[in-house]
Amino acid sequence: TFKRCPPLPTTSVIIVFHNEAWSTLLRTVYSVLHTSPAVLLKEIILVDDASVDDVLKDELDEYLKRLPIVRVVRQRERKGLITARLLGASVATGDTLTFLDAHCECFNGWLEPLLARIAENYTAVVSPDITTIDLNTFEFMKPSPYGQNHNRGNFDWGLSFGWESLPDQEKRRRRDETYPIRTPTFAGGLFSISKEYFYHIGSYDEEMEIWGGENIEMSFRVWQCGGQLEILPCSIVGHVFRTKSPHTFPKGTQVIARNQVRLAEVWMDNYKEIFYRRNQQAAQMAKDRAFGDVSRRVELRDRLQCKSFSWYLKNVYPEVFMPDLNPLHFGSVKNVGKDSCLDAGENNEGGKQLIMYPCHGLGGNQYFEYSTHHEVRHNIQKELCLHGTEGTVKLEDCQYKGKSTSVAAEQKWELRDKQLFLPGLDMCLSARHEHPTLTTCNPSDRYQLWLFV
Ligand code: LR7
Ligand code: MN
Repeated sequence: TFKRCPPLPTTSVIIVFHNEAWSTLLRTVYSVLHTSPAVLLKEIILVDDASVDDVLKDELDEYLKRLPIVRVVRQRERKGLITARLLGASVATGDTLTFLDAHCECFNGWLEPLLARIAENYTAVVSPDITTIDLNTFEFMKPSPYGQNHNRGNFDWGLSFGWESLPDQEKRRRRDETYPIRTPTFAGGLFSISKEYFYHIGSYDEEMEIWGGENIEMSFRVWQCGGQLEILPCSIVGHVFRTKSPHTFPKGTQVIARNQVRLAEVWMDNYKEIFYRRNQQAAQMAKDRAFGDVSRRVELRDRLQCKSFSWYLKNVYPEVFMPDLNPLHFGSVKNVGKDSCLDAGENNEGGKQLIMYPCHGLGGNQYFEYSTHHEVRHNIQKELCLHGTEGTVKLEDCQYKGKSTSVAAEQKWELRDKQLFLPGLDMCLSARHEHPTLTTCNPSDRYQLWLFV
């Protein structure tokens, strides 16, 4: 087939910010100006999400008089980045929309590949390959040479966004280094989309507030409704990754769970239960129907005749790890003697001992499942199993990974009269010490009694 050079569409760059540092915000703006061909850049729209920092008001307006291509629109009330982006989009005049966070630096030639891909495929929603701007020195980590290992976006069953390396199948599919990377989810802050397609596909859920969830929502929606989400390795933009959120949450951080419930209710069919088991706060909101009205989003899904979540998992993210849909028990594992709960501890990605911690009833680090194969699984980001040896009890990668593998003796627990008994070693789990350990079974020792609650 003969491929033509498509004329590139224009773009409006939309940058939302809340209390961003002046220098960082302007660095983002200038990097767009310095790297974008004037014929393609319709405008830069800064959307102020009710910043309280004074310099971001009159002083910013005054300063920007010298840059007529830049305009500022303001959201009076702090409503978050989702409605701020919608406000920016509503005044945009370009053929496409390009969203950036307010602490980015665009690298030479970042824009054209994004626009070329949209010209070629109107339903492509495309992100640059994101590189790091050092959090402390603000140094731009120049990606060199092109064509190292790329990452793509995924999600875990707590509905958090994450990165993973490309599976072999995706590596094989890409014929050369310029090839788009199909990605199950996107980080959500840096992307281009046809403006018409943005509205066709349902823009954003405008009832989502402040921060979080909208990127996963848009990822599921784009794929399920016939679009595609791609990372373009020829387009590079730097972003300052922060270690913790600098934002205040006027209505509390439960707005994140609320955003997630909204997306789970609309897009995830029965798979939403896997999420709810891992996030008790979300489960409660779902039960009380305390997440607002999603009927218009459900209507959108019907109108666009979007595919099911199981279609998405099978076709877009076949590598996803699928927890038991119906584990024998699940929830937190409370110790009778200690009146506290089994807890993975912070950042336990396997290889570390567990701790005992006051039961918080939120799921997360205290979420465990007693699987149909009699493992005690902690499986939010990874499939981790309670692994008992003579010396210590740790979380380790589960040995059982589906057919043609089997459960290791160290990971096979029997629940008998509230004891967690490891027949392989003939010992029981005890909470008598700081870390859970294995000890000789004694049914009258209350530190050996456990309840799934
Ligand atoms: O209440 C708010 N109002 C805002 O306007 C909170 C934030 N914001 C602005 C903020 O100033 C920033 O420009 O929104 C932007 C994103 O917020 P960040 O930078 O504090 O958060 P983040 O980088 O962790 O955000 C990632 O996840 C968010 C979930 O809602 C959004 O999808 C962000 O766009 C997303 N950022 C990226 O995708 C950048 C790539 C890195 C990653 C991962
Ligand atoms: Mn950011």
